[in-house]
Amino acid sequence: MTKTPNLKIALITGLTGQDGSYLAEILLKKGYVVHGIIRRASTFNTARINHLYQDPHNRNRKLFLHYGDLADAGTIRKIIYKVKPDEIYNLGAQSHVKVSFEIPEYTMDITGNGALRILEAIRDFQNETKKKVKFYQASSSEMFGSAPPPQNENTPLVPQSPYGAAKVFACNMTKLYREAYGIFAVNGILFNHESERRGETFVTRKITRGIARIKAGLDKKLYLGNLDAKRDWGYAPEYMEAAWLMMQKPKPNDYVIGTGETHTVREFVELAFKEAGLSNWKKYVETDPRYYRPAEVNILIADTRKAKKILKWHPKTKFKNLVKIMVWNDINELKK
Ligand code: NAP
Ligand code: F7E
Repeated sequence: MTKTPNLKIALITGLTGQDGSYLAEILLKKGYVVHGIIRRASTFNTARINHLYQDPHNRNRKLFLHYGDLADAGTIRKIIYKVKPDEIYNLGAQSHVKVSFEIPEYTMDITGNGALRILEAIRDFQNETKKKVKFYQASSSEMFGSAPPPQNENTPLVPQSPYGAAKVFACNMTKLYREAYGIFAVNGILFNHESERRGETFVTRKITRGIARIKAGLDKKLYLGNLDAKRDWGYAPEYMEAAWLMMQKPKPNDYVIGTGETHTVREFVELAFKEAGLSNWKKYVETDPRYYRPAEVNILIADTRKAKKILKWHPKTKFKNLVKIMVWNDINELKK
């Protein structure tokens, strides 16, 4: 593949996900050439990036898609050697915590070993070509598990799910490859971040979609699990800007990204129903034990002093506004 002079090249795994789509937008705006790894599926899985799609016949296009899978080391290696990226963002994962209890081995293979496969390919690529490649690992607040809040870069990691444990493995490998081989490898330890593009089975989007359906008369009830869990919820596009900032620092490091505020799932529900003009949420919401997890992360609150000081990154969207954005997006989507 020929390199366009002076343009930075990024490779993103998980391009079709919530974060991948926002990161691609940000990098394209900054003038990058963006390559993304997507999975072959029997149905279209590119809804979040359709607006970024560029015709393969366009000679000036800046977005390139490659079929691949984090389980497939050979293809990942081949793509890295072909694309010769300056920066790799590993956002691909089996990212659902509840599902990880049902498919723990697969979760470990993709969410954990997937990162290691990329790091090994980078190690060989750098040795052979002498070209430096920076690596971003999408680490998660889920790694803190039962460690008491507020959580920062020095908080012990006590994961409470196969997903959390797989992310701890990937996080540790990222640190190890930084220390042992001098690779520019960073962990962005991101707390929950949501948006209009959030997957439909994560609790915030499930609530806002459920409300839209109830308001439209399509559903009567919304079934949820543990309403007492507390999360530090922020707005996804802002978190991807933080990921990019981490990669621009002279030295690689790990950073916690969040809002520093926590709210229960119940508070999200109450505020979201109110926003939609449905005052008595208890009339519509029922708890169903099928959504409980074998082990739960009870409370997360980010201590983001390091990111504020070094990255000069500050969250902008407040909880109330996040709820509003998501509720009205789903109401309007359904009308369409
Ligand atoms: P998401 O919407 O679930 O997206 C996950 C992406 O990974 C999708 O593009 C998915 O492809 C891809 N993927 C899944 N399995 C794969 C495989 N075997 N090979 C290659 N790609 C695969 O997740 P997100 O919310 O954007 O999160 C992005 C990353 O940040 C994930 O690693 C997640 O674990 C982590 N994270 C998220 C949060 C959060 O609150 N959102 C917080 C901390 C960390 P398909 O579209 O084909 O399914
Ligand atoms: O659950 C409770 C549930 O699935 C949040 C992923 O992006 O953030 C996400 O993981 C809370 C939990 O997100 C339902 O028990 C109640 O306490 O939206 P969630 P998560 O598990 O925090 C982290 C940082 C990641 O890294 C992950 O990739 O909400 N809850 N009732 C429910 N959760 C779901 N999904 N569905 C319910 O019906």
